[in-house]
Amino acid sequence: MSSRIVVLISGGGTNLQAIIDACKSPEYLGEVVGVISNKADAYGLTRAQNADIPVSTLSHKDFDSREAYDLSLIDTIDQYKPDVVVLAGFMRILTPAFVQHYLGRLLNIHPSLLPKYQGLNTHQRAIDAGDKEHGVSVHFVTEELDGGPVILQAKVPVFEQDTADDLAIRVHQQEHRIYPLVVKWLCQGRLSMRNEQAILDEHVLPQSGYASEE
Ligand code: NHR
Ligand code: GAR
Repeated sequence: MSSRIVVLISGGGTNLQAIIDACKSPEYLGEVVGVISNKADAYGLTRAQNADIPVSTLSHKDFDSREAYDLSLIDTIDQYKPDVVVLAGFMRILTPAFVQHYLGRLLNIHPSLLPKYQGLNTHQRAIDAGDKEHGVSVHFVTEELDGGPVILQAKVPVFEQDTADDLAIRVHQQEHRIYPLVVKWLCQGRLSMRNEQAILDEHVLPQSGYASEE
């Protein structure tokens, strides 16, 4: 049985594209059935339409509170009857009620080697700290922002002259490799969350997830 995937975006949607492309392979066992953006001009919406995937836009600006926005977001998402919900550059912090509703089937990709650099501006912060390596983490979403169990990380080098944009490009290339892989594991039923730990093929994953793929 193929898993139904809903992807939440706010921007360009290159991770969305990587997942759409990966789903074309039959062993993937997943299908993107809906894409939702909080921004009407997100280019990722065009990517979805080009792939004949239904889209919805739900602007947080039309709501008085985060709680009200998230309840409406749940309604919108659940119309697609998802098995898996994927945050792919979605830029709104989610309430505990939202997180509980999808617990164990809600993933995020965060552009740092968590637990380092939770929150925003991660590439500049890695440069400012003089880090020699940086990277990206895929994790289960819990109520703690960027604090859920890490499933997989990929590392990239930081070079002397790097700007935040240089680093973002290098990190993005790794994002497009690891996010489709982790979403596939969840679709295949190989991945779960128990007691705030990520479990792959019945093995509890280490604190920083797997360092590389396969
Ligand atoms: N929600 C919960 N409960 N837990 C997580 O781990 C979440 C989450 C919502 C989003 C993605 C996250 C990231 O990978 C994510 C993880 C947005 C912000 C933020 O400060 C922080 C972290 C993340 C996403 N957003 C501002 C806000 O007020 C708005 C910023 C903007 O619109 O540009 O929501 O980094
Ligand atoms: C990605 O780099 C992702 O890691 C980051 O936003 C970018 C989205 O790119 N996510 C966050 O910063 C979450 N706060 P995309 O729209 O091209 O997939």
